[in-house]
Amino acid sequence: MRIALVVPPWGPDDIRAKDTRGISGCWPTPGLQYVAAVLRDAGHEILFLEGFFYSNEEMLERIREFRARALGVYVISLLWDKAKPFIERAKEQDPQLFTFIGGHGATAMPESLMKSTSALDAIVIGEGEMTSRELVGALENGEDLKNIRGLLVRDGEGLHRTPLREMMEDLDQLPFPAVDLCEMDRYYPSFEQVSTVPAMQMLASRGCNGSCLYCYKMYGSRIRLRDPVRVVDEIEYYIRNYGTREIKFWDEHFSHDHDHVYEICDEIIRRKVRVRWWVSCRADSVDRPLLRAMKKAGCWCINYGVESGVQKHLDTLMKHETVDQIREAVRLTHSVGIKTHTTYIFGIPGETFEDGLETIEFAKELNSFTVEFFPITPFPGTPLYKGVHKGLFGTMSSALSDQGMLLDRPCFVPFTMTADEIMELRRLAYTRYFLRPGFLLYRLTNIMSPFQLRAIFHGAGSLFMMLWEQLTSLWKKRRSGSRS
Ligand code: B12
Ligand code: SF4
Repeated sequence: MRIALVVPPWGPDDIRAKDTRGISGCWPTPGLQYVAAVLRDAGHEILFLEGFFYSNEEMLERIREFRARALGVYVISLLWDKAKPFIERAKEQDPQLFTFIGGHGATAMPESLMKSTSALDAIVIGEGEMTSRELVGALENGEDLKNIRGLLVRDGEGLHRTPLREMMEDLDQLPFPAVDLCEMDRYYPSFEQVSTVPAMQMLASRGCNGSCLYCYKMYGSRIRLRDPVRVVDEIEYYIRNYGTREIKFWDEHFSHDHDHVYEICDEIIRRKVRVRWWVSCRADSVDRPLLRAMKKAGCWCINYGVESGVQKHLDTLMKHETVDQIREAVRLTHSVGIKTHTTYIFGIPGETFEDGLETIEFAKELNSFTVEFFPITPFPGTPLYKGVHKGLFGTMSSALSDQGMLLDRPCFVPFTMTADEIMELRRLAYTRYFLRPGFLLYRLTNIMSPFQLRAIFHGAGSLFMMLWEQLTSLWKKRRSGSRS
């Protein structure tokens, strides 16, 4: 069967970029690439479309020319406002087209999405590979979709949810993600997120045993690991076919199983694979021998989700980590020669402006190579989202499209802060963090590639914009003060 798979654009409407240069954080979508690979292995023809590169009109035209029989769309919650009209247009164009969606947003709120448009035929709930394969197989053979686990389908006037599908026991039975179906040469990773290009993304595991208040854990608490040999096979495949020089691991908790990490490192070293890599680890799960092995195998940067420098807020977020553990993990990481990327959030329930300032000081103390400061966002399916809807924690915008974390206003405001204070903290954080002579010297003496040099210019531009906004906001405050 001919199937079109689409990633809606998550930036401003119809950017239609030649490539993703300058669009912060735009990567290909591994989940949909996995689905594509499995469907292709089952004998189906796939058309993969990235919404960043095409207008909706162009994508509809491509789908028409391809004579697609089914359309699958990737939906995290904030993408629904883009995905829905697109699906409706596609259905209008071809009423016989079978439409389905999957992804975190689709899984977190299937009934409400399905009820919001009659143009959508089915939702794949949870892990998508096996369910999509059975779904498309059943469509081809005219079988009843209600016999397939992990689906929400229409049943007369109503909806029918089939029993949940167990997650795959063995991730090694999956093919590599179908990156060859994507226009890989048009993706440029965010300047701050890699040290060089070409860079590829990968997963060595699925799942996390943490329980953070703001995190949507579609894969549950059990961590499933891929065979280290196959992980390194995939790295070598990218190096051979795409000239890859850096790998970004999107695992939620890469360092959970130390033996697994050691085996990956040993395999990289044994095969003399020359590649830099970047991972996310929890601060309570690293030690010096592990970090040394990672450094030896090419790891250049570890991302720690720090979130706050105030212990009571780490407790509110249910991080199950202490400020001292974070301090020690970052110190150890730097001591073995691995850089750190740390991320922070403002607007935690119960947080005050002064607490936010303390977090900024903590970030400066940790002195990571790169940092990101976000307003906290309650995503559907998270305990934070459920709490807010019960009247706890604070108030939030009901528009799904407000859930992008890089917007100029926070989606959520706790009872203890204002929206302006959150945005001011974000601006202050970047300017106070970057405008330190010692830090600037650290960055300038650690340029790892021409790509990173460009990153510095790009970062300087953004910083200038923030300084300007900060000055304007101070000026406005002073003016309104002098009037009253
Ligand atoms: C890697 C990642 C990114 C990367 C790449 C994103 C991308 N395009 O894939 C970057 C850094 C760019 C990113 C950006 C953002 N991300 Co992100 N990201 C992740 C992360 C860490 C891993 C995703 C992943 O690849 N998982 C592995 C693959 C195999 O799993 P999967 O994506 O779930 O796909 C499976 C199923 O969902 C399903 N499936 C997926 N798509 C489809 C489509 C169809 C048709 C079907 C049938 C099935 C199906 O099958 C797949 C295979 O089993 C997740 C956290 C997590 N726990 O997964 C957050 C996560 C997906 N991101 C999230 C968010 C909010 C964002 C941003 C909005 C943040 C921002 N900057 O404002 C942007 C939006 C960009 C975008 N369009 O995706 C949220 C989504 C929450 C929600 N309820 O919707 C998550 C869950 C994190 C969280 N806080 O809880 N992200
Ligand atoms: S440690 Fe990371 S992936 Fe795990 S629950 Fe917390 S935020 Fe989610």
